[in-house]
Amino acid sequence: MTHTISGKGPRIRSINITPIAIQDPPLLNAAGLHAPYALRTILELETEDGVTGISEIPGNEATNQALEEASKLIIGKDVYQLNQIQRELEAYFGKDSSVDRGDAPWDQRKLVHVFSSLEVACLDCIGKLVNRPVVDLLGGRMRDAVPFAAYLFFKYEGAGGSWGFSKDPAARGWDATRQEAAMDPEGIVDQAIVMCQEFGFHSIKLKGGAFEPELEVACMQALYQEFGKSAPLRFDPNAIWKPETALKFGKEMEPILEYLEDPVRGQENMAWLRGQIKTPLATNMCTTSFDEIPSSIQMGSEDIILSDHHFWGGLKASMELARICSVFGRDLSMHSNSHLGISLAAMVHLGAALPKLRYALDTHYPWQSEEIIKGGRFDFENGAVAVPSGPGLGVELDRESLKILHQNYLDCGLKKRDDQKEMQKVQPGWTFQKIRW
Ligand code: GKR
Ligand code: MG
Repeated sequence: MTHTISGKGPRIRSINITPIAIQDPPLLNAAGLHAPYALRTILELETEDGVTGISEIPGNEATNQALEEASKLIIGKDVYQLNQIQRELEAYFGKDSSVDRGDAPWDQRKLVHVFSSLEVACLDCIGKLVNRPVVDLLGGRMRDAVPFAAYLFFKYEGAGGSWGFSKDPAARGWDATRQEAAMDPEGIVDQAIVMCQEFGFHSIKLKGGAFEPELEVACMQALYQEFGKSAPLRFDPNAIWKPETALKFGKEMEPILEYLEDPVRGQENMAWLRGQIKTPLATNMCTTSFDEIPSSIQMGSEDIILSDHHFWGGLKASMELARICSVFGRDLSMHSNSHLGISLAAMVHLGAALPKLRYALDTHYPWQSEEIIKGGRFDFENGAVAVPSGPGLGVELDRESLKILHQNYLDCGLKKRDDQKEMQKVQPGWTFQKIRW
């Protein structure tokens, strides 16, 4: 039997969905090359009494279309009734399946993105209504600032955006370094030194899967030479290695890694490898939804789930995931993709509420140069971001930037992320392979 529950809270009067494109440098990964612009979608929701909430999710034309349809369904709903909103969306769209996630390093499911964007915007509204930060709506803060890790990439020279593969000669410090090519151990170590200096990061992750394992592992060894035990190291080849490759290089990196992220594809391969090496295994590719938790626990496929509120259906779902992880002796940390400050604010509120946070979170934020919130870009102090102090997310949309970044979207012509297509512009004929080495 289905019941319709009519809440008495403020109703949602309008929802605005604005696709934007932000400059992104030519970063390499297992799926190819980042385009000069990364796509994001900004959602603004307003209640009938004029309170507004905002959110940011990865941009994709199909998701935006779904978001438009979802908006029509939830206009008029009580902003507090998130369970009911979720049920209606599931009934309308059907649940995402793990096949919908796709084989790329990032998640391509629709409903989780749609619900995440609506949930975060509603929580932003609710926070403003009750004059509390979002972290308090998630159960309250366990820390005042949330630690992040340096996220290194192999890359071609270039700043992205209208600079493409060329550099802005006026850039200094990290802003100049992030435009340099990094294709070998020396380039990667230089990138790490400047990024850590500028942001104060303590842990370091290298995105692999772009080159032969020998070269990428040599880069990890070079980072260890440079930083020693003072900087916990992670490596993520996005599941492009065969099990035997992962065993060989996993063993080689055992003495230097804090954790190894998605060395192989699928829960079974992860579980097999986990039985062979001492290094903890982390994932944002093999256990990516609640439906996959039972088999993950049964097989023992990872030690750490790298959650992402955009992919797990929001902030509250991520808190639920944290509880499940803790029950089964897993850790929870955070995955990221190219993003701006609204996503960062949501990640920080969630990171501050997590009861246990052993590992510094991922963020692509240093690779971006623009912002969409008033007051400009977030500061990192000693590698951490302080929880914004205002009600809700504690950040406000900068309408001028929204206009500019939306124009970027219209001008750049991109409709979804396709790293293979970008790579083919540099290496004609290049194709993505799920498992390459
Ligand atoms: O930005 O190229 C990238 C990454 O490969 C990203 O898309 C992944 O989703 O950062 C992610 C990861 O940890 O796998
Ligand atoms: Mg990953």
